[in-house]
Amino acid sequence: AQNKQISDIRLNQIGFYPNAPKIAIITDNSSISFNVVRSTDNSKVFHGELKKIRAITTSQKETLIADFSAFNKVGRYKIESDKGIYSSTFDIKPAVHHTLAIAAVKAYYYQRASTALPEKYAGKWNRLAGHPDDQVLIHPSAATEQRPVGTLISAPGGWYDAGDYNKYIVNSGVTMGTMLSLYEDFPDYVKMVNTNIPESRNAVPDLIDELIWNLRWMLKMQDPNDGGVYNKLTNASFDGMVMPNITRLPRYVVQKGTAATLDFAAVTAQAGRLLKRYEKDLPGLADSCLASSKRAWAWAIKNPGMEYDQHMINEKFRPKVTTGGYGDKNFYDEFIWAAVELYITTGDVSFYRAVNILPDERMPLPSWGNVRLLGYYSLLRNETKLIDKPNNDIEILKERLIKTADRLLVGVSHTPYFAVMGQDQKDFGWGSNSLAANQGIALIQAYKISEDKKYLDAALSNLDYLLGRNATGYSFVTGIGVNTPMHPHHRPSVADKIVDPIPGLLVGGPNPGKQDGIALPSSIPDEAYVDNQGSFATNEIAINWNAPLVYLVYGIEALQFK
Ligand code: 9MR
Repeated sequence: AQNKQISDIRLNQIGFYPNAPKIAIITDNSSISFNVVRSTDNSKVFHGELKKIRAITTSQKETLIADFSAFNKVGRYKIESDKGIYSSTFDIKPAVHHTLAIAAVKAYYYQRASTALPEKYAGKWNRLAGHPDDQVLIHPSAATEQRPVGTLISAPGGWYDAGDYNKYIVNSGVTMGTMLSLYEDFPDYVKMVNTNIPESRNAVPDLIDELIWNLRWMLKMQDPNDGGVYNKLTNASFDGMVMPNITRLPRYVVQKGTAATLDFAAVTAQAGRLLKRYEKDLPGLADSCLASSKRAWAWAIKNPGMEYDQHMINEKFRPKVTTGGYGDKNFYDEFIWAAVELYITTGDVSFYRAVNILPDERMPLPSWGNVRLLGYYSLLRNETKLIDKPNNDIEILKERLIKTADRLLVGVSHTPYFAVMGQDQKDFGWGSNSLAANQGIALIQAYKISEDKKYLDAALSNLDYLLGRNATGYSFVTGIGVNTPMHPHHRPSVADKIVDPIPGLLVGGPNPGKQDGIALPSSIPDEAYVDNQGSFATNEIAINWNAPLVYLVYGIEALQFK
């Protein structure tokens, strides 16, 4: 895929389901009407009038909406405006996003540390193993009597976090929680997706195999002496833009932290209940996850305020560590999430009672720094299995979730691209695309408890946004669509000399913050994106951004069958 001139007709560059909404946005406001035409011979199959929408918050540009929802014939088409503008080609068919579902999970295979990726699975992106991580140093910030400075530990495997080659527990937490929840919500669809990985032939679904790759690394990040979990496994400073096998810098585990330990406790508790059903294939794994979870929880109860403050650490210890911090300061949400997962898995309500689960009315969408909703979603999906059901917390949560979803719905008629995403300037921060995906997940949760299709349609509007119906005209997933990022801030994609970047990766997306100093084509929030490898503030990829994309795509594919 070479970047072509971006069309004035913006739409989901993959396509549409026969019986779901179908919208394209035309940015050339001199047009009046549009046709759907066959991609082969431009013959007309549908005609419609364009309707004006006026953006109220973001780009202030007038856009026109082409609604062809009424047209539902399977085929391959383009949109043509009366001014002779054409869109890219798209499909109308069932399971139209299935290929994306495969690619978005396969992306994690390409992020695997400490292993070679043979051509059989990685195609032209095959590469040598990087970062064995079997001789990891205890950084002075992490030294204890049992593990003094100079001790070597082994913590191989896991996924590289993002465009860099470090491995962070906090960010692994939200990533794993999101995808374990996907499996808990849609197990049948998950079982249908084959990603062609080395484990594909075993009895475990490929998504779960992929998650176990990272889970086994996470388990090694717990200090067996006290149950605390190190914040990260990292270089002292970022590697250059080289292939993973080139770098030989020493690796460290750094200070344990409350956020890392509780995220770990939540993930291992959730894995402890979900992996039980694969006991034959994964003997003992579920039980050891739960045991590790309980020990992590106990550590956090004893150390409830251990912040990972890299700045402070660098004042005291050498070498200085300058890689990503994920330095969360507020642990309330991690306590909620871990307490909920432990309660659901063990049935022991004392975990639930140890924390004020509903401290206020806020429903912050999940991010690495706020995991409260992961706990709430788990409560809702396990409602019928809860023993000792606490008060009327579930009813309160349902009400709050619907309220949150209703607030999101407003966006669809008030944004220039007719999506939920973009109704608030603040939507466009670092990793804004993951917010769009997380909004979609909240809407799917609302659909699940209400069965009201408007929430599912709204979730789909954000998938359309991510795949091209947006102010930049990009489909933000590498290799998926026509105008896709060719230069993501991703070391292997930059260093491998292959023209196409590694596929299936969601870039961060519009963010006017310019934290990387790279010029942007526009300072308007929803246009503030550049396909430049230096732009880590708009064009990096990250495991915590792909995860909600994976959830959104799988959820929508699964629910379209209904
Ligand atoms: O996604 C993170 C973003 O929310 C923070 O503002 C930013 C600065 O601390 O860091 C981002 O995470 C990066 C991490 O620190 C290191 N690996 C790459 C991550 C994505 O840019």
